Amino acid sequence: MPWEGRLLSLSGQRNARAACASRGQTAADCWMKDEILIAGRMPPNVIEQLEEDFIVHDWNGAADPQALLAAVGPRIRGVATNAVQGVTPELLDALPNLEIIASSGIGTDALQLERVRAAGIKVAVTPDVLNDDVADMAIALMLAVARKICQGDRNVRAGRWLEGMGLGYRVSGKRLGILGLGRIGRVIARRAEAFDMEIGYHQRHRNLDVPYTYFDSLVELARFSDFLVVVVPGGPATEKMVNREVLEALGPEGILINVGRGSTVDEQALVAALQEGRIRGAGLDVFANEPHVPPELLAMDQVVLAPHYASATIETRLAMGQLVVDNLRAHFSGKPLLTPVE
Ligand code: NAP
Ligand code: 8YV
Repeated sequence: MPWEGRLLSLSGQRNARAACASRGQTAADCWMKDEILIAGRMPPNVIEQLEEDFIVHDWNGAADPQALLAAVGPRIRGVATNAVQGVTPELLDALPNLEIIASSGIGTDALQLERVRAAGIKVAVTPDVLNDDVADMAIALMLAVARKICQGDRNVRAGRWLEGMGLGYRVSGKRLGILGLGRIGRVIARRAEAFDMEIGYHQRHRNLDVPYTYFDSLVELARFSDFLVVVVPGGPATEKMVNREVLEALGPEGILINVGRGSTVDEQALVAALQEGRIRGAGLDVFANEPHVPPELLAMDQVVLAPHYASATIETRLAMGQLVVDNLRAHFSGKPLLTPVE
């Protein structure tokens, strides 16, 4: 590589020197910047921080991404991405010297984990900082579906007032089933307690430190639930776990909320259950093949749809981005990752 290729702009050099000095590094260290690739969208201030410490190549923003990879791929030692865009096998093929993937998000289903682990590439994600916002979104979807918030909004805007609205369905005091009482599931449960809800959950292991009812069968949890919230990881182990039988058990009064991954729900079975009134409604933040949404859902008033938006607040996206930056900094200063995927 011609060494000029590693030169920074003047302001970039000043920022880099200041960043090095603040960490007690010498000016010489500043010339040995590592090269990283941004493979998933990041907030601008996260990119600015990365540019202080690294030579940053933006794959998404490149006029010719393939040419960029051909030119810099072998020099890339770190990737910053997010849980939705992740990394593709083709991208990994082009990065033979990759050491770390820092992903903004908690899901690892788009990170080619098996291959990445086998190659000894470290992976960092952003646990906990998004719990509150994802839990808020689960509760918001529950309320929006049950209390017909979006349908009412459409009606008022169109001058239709109460036309076709019927009555809503109470949330307070109802039974909430949580599929996946992990970091986010527990926060959803705490919020639901404030609505006087009776809480049950299903996952592979019983949590001994919670007062909620454990169901070792998802079908039984669905039978118990008025609202069933899905917040398990995606991937083969949970693929289409919420199937026709589970929806049947949820029953005609039941409402399904999904803030986990679209792959966990059998979308065809869900569409059929909604069309035939075998469940009351659904609130969906995630879909099996994003951004594609089954067209049947678009026409349904009993369904509330969101564009994978649960962690998308300014505060949370900045906190997630900061963890991406801090994990990359830790790795390239020889320190342990802050939030590794074990
Ligand atoms: P977490 O702390 O790892 O919790 C996941 C829970 O799911 C665990 O309690 C686990 O319990 C359970 N689980 C895992 N595999 C299971 C299986 N095969 N069957 C039944 N239960 C299973 O993860 P988290 O931080 O709460 O995040 C959960 C998921 O939410 C993420 O993986 C991500 O896909 C999704 N998410 C979505 C958004 C969004 O924007 N919509 C944002 C953040 C996260 P056991 O091990 O006992 O089974
Ligand atoms: C984000 C997510 O929407 O954390 C996850 O697993 O799906 C979400 O937080 C995603 O990372 C996009 O940036």
